[in-house]
Amino acid sequence: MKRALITGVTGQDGSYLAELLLAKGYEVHGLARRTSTVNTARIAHLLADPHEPTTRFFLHRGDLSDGGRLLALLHEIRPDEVYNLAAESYVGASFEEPEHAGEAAGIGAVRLLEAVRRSGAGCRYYQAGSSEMYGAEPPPQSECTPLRPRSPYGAAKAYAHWLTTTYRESYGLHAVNGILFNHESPRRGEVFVTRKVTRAVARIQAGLDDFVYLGNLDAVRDWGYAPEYVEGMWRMLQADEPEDLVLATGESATVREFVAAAFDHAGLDWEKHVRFDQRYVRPAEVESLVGDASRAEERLGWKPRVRFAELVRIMVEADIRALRHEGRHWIDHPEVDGWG
Ligand code: NAP
Ligand code: F7E
Repeated sequence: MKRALITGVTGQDGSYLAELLLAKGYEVHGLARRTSTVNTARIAHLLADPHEPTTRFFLHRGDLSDGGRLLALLHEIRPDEVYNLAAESYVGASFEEPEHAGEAAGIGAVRLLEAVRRSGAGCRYYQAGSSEMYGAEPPPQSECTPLRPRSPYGAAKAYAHWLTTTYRESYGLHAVNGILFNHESPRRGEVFVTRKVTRAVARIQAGLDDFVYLGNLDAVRDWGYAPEYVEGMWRMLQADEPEDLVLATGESATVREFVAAAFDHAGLDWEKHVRFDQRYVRPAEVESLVGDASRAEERLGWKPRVRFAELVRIMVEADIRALRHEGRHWIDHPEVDGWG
C-alpha cells in the first residue's frame, strides 16, 4: 500500500486529492493546522476512527512554519509521495499580508523540501505551482514562458518553484512543479471570484440578497474543474522522470463572462445585481492567464473534460442546492456536486 502526505488537506484541492488517493488504495496522511474553529468541513466525510484497523486516512497537526514538526512527520510517516498544497492561496490577501504570503507559499515549501531531503525518505515531491507566477507575460502560457509575477503570492510561488527545481537538480530529489491554472468547484473558497459569484446567484435567486460587489470584470482567466486537476497532480508523480508541467483548459473567459453565465443559468440578469467596489481591485492585476497544457496531454494523457459552461452549471447548481439543504456551505458528496 502506497503512503501519501498531503499538506493543505483541508483545502479545496487537498480534499479532492485525499479522496482520489484513498480510492486508489493509498494510506493518506494529511497535515492540518490547529484552528480555534473547526476547519475540516471539506474532509469531514473522509474522517474515520483512527483506532479502526481498516482506517487509511489520518490527520496530523502541523503548520508549514514549523520545520522541526515537518521533519518529525516525515520520519514518522515515511511517505512514498508528498503533495505540498498548503499556502495562503488568496492573491488579494497577499497584498495586505505580503510577509505571511511568503512565509507559507515560499519559505514553507523550502522547509518541507528540506525535511524531505534530511529525512532520507526517498519520496516523490509535488509542489503546487500557479499560473499566477506568469503574471505580466502574455498568453498562451506554457512551460517555456518566463515567470514574471505581479503579486506577493505569485512571487512566493515563483520562489518555491525555483527551490523545487534546485532540490531536484542539486540533490536528485524526484520533485516536480505542477503549474496549475485556476481550477474551481463547489468546494472553492468563498472569496475567490467564481464561488463568490455562484453563492451570490443562489442567494439573490432565493431573495436573501439583492447585489454582489465585485472589482475588475475585464480580467481573463482559464477556469477548470478541480477534481480533474488533482488527477493531473497524481499523474505527474507517477511519471518515470520528474518534469514540470502546466495543467489548464486552454479556454479563456473574462470575469464578466463568468458572471453573465452564472446569473443567466439561474434566469437572472446580472446587470441588475452586480455593483462595482474598488476594494476588490488589486494594486497590480494579472490581466490574462490562458494555459497551453499540450505537454501534459502528451506526457500524461491528461486532458480536462469539464469546460467553462459545464463548470458554471456545476457550481451554480451546487450553491443553489447547498442553500436549500440546511444552509450548508457546500455539498461534499461526489454524486451531488457533479463529480463521479
Ligand atoms: P485552499 O483551498 O486555499 O487551501 C489551502 C490549504 O493550505 C488549506 O488547507 C489551508 O489550511 C492550508 N494552509 C495555509 N497556510 C498553511 C500553513 N502555514 N501551514 C499549513 N497549512 C496551511 O487552496 P486550493 O485551491 O486547494 O489550492 C491548493 C494549492 O494549489 C495552494 O498552494 C494554491 O496556492 C495552489 N494553487 C491553486 C490554484 C487554484 O486555482 N485553486 C491554482 C494554482 C495553484 P486551512 O484550511 O486551515 O486554511
Ligand atoms: O480572482 C478578479 C480578480 O481571486 C480572479 C487562486 O486560486 O488562481 C487563483 O487566483 C480574477 C482576478 O483568483 C473580484 O481581480 C474581480 O483578476 O478568483 P480570484 P486568482 O487571483 O486568479 C491562481 C491560479 C492561484 O494560484 C490562486 O491561488 O477575478 N475579481 N472582482 C475578483 N476576484 C475576487 N476574488 N473577488 C472579487 O470581488
